[in-house]
This record gives sequence, structure tokens and C-alpha cells, in this order.
Amino acid sequence: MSLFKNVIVKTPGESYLNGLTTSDLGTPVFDKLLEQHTNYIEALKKCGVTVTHLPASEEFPDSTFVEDAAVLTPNFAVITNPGADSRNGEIIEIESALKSFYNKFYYITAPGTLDGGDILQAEDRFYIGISERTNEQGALQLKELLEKEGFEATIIPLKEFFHLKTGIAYLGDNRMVVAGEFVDHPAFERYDKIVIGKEDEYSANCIRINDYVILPAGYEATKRKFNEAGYQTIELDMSEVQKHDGGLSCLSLRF
Ligand code: CIR
Repeated sequence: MSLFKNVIVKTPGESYLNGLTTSDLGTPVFDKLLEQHTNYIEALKKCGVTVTHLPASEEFPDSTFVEDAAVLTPNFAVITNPGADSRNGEIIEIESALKSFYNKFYYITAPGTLDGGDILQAEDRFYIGISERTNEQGALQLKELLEKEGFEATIIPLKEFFHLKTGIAYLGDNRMVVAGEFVDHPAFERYDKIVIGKEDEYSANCIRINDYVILPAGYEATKRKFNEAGYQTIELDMSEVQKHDGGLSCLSLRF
């Protein structure tokens, strides 16, 4: 797994409380959310990355979920076309933040839509989920440009998960964390799998950053599996993020 040097994060605004959600976990508590976001940033710093920290934007309630606005590789950035109307304008600020790091950009364009949460990279291979947010045209646009750039790309229509990365993470070392519909999915047969049980499904959205795997707090079985596989772990309370369908990966762009 290549080392990450940089991350981009964005403070949630108070409008977060009016953001999109499908969960029935209740209304987020804003102060607690801010504290969880601060702890997230501290954990990233512990992993040795430089953090670019964008201020809150009240006009975009879901904009703390920066992962959805771009897909990044070492040599180029892809600005997405987020599938939710209320989120589409988030790409403007993310593109401008990425201009400090990249000079080669691609764009997903209408009628294609694509959310970064549907994209998983494992070495030189990408998996692209088709979801409520990412449509077939968006997936095909990304596949074509990735192949042109020398990557492999596989499209995975989702059955149940919200985003592809809601149920899967790549840890490096040919090791994939899988839950739900991905446990027996033929596309992931080539990997050593860490299988997450139904009751622990939320912990499948974890992130490997350099020497650590960050996972949500409260999933002892998952933590044990990661430690037994040789990874150092950091646990973070994610309750207020989960209430709006977000997870650890959604809160940062890592590159
Ligand atoms: C949304 O519905 O767009 C946000 N409330 C959650 C986005 C989560 N992002 C992600 O999984 N990459």
C-alpha cells in the first residue's frame, strides 16, 4: 500500500443537522460531532499525514463528507459529479483545494453522476460501485479514464449498501475487509479477506493510513481481527457521523 502524505478534511457546519440521511439513529448533537471531527483530525496527524483543513460551509450541509467530491491517484485528480443535487456544488471548493497539489484533472460529467464513496482503490485496480448516487454513465466515464491511465477498473452494481465503501475497505497487503453483499462477491475472490459480521457491519468502513488502521469505536471483534492480522489500530467514536450515513472514509480525501 502506498504511503499517504496528505489529507483534506472539512469542518462540519451547523447545517449538518439538515443534511441527507436514511438512518433512524436520531438527530446528531452538533457539539459532539465537532468533537468527533477534531479527534478524527488528531488521529490522522498521528498517522503522519499533513492535514489541509477547510472551514465549514453552511450552504452545503453534507460537505464535511469530502471523499465524495473527488477520486485521487498520485498523478491526477478526478472531480466527481455528486449524485445528490444538494451536494453537487461541493466540488467547486474541493477542486480549488486540490489545485495546490495537482495539475492534471479529469471530470465526471452529466448525464454521468458519481460519488467518491463508491470508489475503492486496491493497488493498481479500482472498484466502482453503481449506487443511488453513482450511475452507469458516471461509472463508465471513470472506468475509461482510469484504463487510459494504466489502471484496471471493475464496475460493481450494489444491491444493498449505500456506497461501495460502506461495506468494504482495502488494507494493503492484498487484504480486503468485507461485509454483507461483498463477503462472497466473485470480484473480491483474489484477496485475503477479513470478514465482518452482520452486527458489526458499520466497522467495515475503516481506513488504513500508513502504520495504522482507524476503525469506529465499539467493534471489539473487528479490532481483534485487525490486531491479529498485524495492524496497529486507532478507534474513534463516530456516532454523530453515522447518524447521517457517514463513516471514517467519507470524512477525508487521502493522497
Ligand atoms: C449523504 O447522504 O451524502 C451524506 N449524508 C453521507 C455521505 C457519506 N459519504 C460516503 O459514504 N462517502
